[in-house]
Parts: sequence; C-alpha cells; structure tokens
Amino acid sequence: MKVFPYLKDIAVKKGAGYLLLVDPDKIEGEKLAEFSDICRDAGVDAFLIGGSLLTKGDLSETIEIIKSRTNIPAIIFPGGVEQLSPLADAVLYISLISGRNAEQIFGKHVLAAPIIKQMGIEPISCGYMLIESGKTTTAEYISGSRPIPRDKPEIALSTALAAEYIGMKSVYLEAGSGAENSVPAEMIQLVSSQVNIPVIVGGGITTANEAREKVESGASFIVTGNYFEEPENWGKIKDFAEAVHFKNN
Ligand code: 1GP
Repeated sequence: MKVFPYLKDIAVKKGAGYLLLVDPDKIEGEKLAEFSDICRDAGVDAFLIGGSLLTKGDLSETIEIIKSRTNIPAIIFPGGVEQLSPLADAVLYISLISGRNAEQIFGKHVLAAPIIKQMGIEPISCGYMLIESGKTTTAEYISGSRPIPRDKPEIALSTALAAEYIGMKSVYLEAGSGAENSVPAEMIQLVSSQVNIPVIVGGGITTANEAREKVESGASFIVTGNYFEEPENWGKIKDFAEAVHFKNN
C-alpha cells in the first residue's frame, strides 16, 4: 500500500496517527538504531525525517538505519531540495502557504519535482502553515515567512480551505520545533471541523496529555520531535502513541 492511503487508514482505525520526527543532525548510528526499535515497539505510525536546517547529518544514512530496524514508513520532511533520498518511502511535499515567499510556496517544488520523479518517491502534498508560537522558530527564520497569529483561527481556516480547494492532500499546523506554545485547541478545532483533508499538528508538544488534547480537538496526525531528542524521555514514546490512538483504548 502507498504511504498516504496507509496513513489515512490509520487515522480512521486508530482515531489519529502518531508521526515521529527524526532530525539527522541530532541522532545517528547505534543510538538511532536503538531509538528505531523503541519507536517500532511503541506503535509509532511513521517517521518524518529532515529539518529546516541540516548541517552535518546524513539523510540517506538515517533512513537506512531506520529501515534496517523497522517496517515503519520513512517520510522525508524536507527543509530544502537537497533533502531527498531514493531510500525514502514518501516525501511530504510541503508548500509554505502561511507565508508569501514564492520560493517556499512553489519555487523549490519545481526544482524538486523531477528529482522526486526520478527517485520514485511518493509525494504527499501538504499545505504547511506556520503558527505563531511565542518566539522565532528555525522554520520561520530559515523560510523567511511570517507565521499566522495564534489568536486568528479564522486566518488558519481560510488558508487551509484554500489549500484544500487547490487540491492539496493535507494541511500541517506547525508551531515550529521546540515551540514555546503548541498550536491552540481553538484553531485546531476550527480548521479540522471545516476542511475535508487530514490536519497534521506539531511543534512544542511535550506531554502525552497535550497530544491527546490535539487529537480531541480534531487533529488527524500528531508530530513530535524535540522532546524525544533526549534518551531519558524515550520510555514515554508508548504513552504518546497510546494517547494519540484513542480508538485503541
Ligand atoms: C516540527 O512539528 C514538528 O516540525 C515537531 O515539533 O520538535 O517541537 O516536537 P517538536
């Protein structure tokens, strides 16, 4: 099965899906192998691999290690055209629709499209929306895009609807990695109740309860990254997965 239908199936069956973000700059080698095993046993539904800024990590090597330990889909979450690999199962084909930087909305996509075609990776189009979260995030700074004010859910809704009408397959409400404040419940509720495509929510989620609240607000997928960069937190991955998979409980 292709990755996107697999993910949509999970959201229906389990209530929502749990995606774990792996930044190749932050984890590698044996440590990554151990982390992959824990994610597999905890019930993580897919890996997102990449980052707004990659300085030293090796994307292909990261995917290779993950795939040697699990059957969980490896989806590239690209910070740029250079973050592509034929080893991935899919690529989140993100268009930064909250900003007005044409390169991030469609320019880089033109450069990436023939590479994706040639590599044979499944593209999953995604309207990516930065949501203001307290301080400047790496995604905001690197992309040169202003986030949507967190107290303006109607702007988020209008933007998400535009993405759906254009034909994008998903939208991502992104507070940014390590955000001070995660995406507000009111915004998730409004967007999820009005659009007919999956709503992915991530950025600044640090407890299983918070993940559950986002799902109860209507998120189809929850993404966490930063919190599990600390090995001492790895024991909680299962709690997060169970909180997200509310239909399994
Ligand atoms: C960032 O939404 C993801 O792109 C995850 O954010 O690292 O804060 O969990 P965190």
